[in-house]
Amino acid sequence: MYAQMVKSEATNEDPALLAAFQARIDAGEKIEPKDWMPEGYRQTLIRQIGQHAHSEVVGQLPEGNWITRAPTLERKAILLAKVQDEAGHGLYLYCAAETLGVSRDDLTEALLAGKMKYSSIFNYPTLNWADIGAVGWLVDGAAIVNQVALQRTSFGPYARAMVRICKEESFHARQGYHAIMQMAFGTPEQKAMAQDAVNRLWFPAMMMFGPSDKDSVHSAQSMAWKIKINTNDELRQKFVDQTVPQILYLGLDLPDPGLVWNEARGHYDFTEPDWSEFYDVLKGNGPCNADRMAARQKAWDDGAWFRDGLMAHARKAAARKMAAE
Ligand code: BYC
Repeated sequence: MYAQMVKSEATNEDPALLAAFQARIDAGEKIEPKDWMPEGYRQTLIRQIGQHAHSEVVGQLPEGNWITRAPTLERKAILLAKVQDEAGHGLYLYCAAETLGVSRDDLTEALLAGKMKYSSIFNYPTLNWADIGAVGWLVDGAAIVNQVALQRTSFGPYARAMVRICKEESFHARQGYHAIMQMAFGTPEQKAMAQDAVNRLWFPAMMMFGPSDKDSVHSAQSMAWKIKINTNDELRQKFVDQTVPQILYLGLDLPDPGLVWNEARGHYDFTEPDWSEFYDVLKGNGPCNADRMAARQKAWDDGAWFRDGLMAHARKAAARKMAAE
């Protein structure tokens, strides 16, 4: 079904409609679900919003794994709230995708069939409590950089979902920074754990912004349609520039010797992530790909009785309503 939704390149679109659509985009208007839109625009949004939704849901797994092992009751409550927020983000995003004519079930089935992706970052493990702090700070921090820009995306339901998501992401990043700060300013062993987490998660977080601009398949068209507001490299640089001072404040070593302030550019230079590792993770060969997909498959299978129950209830309610009319 998802394949049907996204497969065909619509070739016979009226040039006048296309021009009027682009004029609306260029004027900064929001496109709403019932408005005419090019098929490619709709397909690109289904792909990006769907993958974003999957990322929110899969992203619960590495953190949910630590709820029972949080070091204090306060930390447990905070982590529970954060993981619950991620479920909500998935919900808003699946709803935004549904306005484009694809169902949540279609999207989930496409994910489970390996036809859709989720963010590469969630194929890395959270080995200890410091990783949970680093995920909140670096992973949610990277997500915010991307999502603040997406608040201005041209598709109304996606842009509006982003506004609320960004507010919640700010809490996520702050709680992560606070957790890692306590470790960085704690015992030497705690500081070493914080350093190790930053060292391991730095490059995977950098990969969240996607391949470098020269290798980005979709950026040019997505930016012309204002689905994307910035290129992958622009956002990655923004993340680097805002995060390096935070690392230095913590008294931690920079995770990349290439992180050097470049006066002429007015930005930090950095080492590019290992893109062969990135593509390998996308192919399913990251440390946790198999576990993540198995968990999603199990949740889908375990929920079948509940989905069936909901459908049976809806059918009965509809029949009752018809009989009463
Ligand atoms: N991981 O042409 P490109 C969170 C794929 S959740 C996997 O540049 P595009 C959180 C890309 O899909 C935050 N795949 O693509 C949740 C394409 O392949 P396909 C998640 C990636 O779309 C819970 C190919 O590479 N955020 O923070 O123009 C707990 C070529 O790339 C990745 C979003 O989803 C990747 N990192 O730009 C805690 C943001 N990067 O589809 C935290 C919304 C690229 O042709 N998405 N690919 O097979 C976007 O902004 C854009 O989709 C991207 C990529 C910037 C990610």
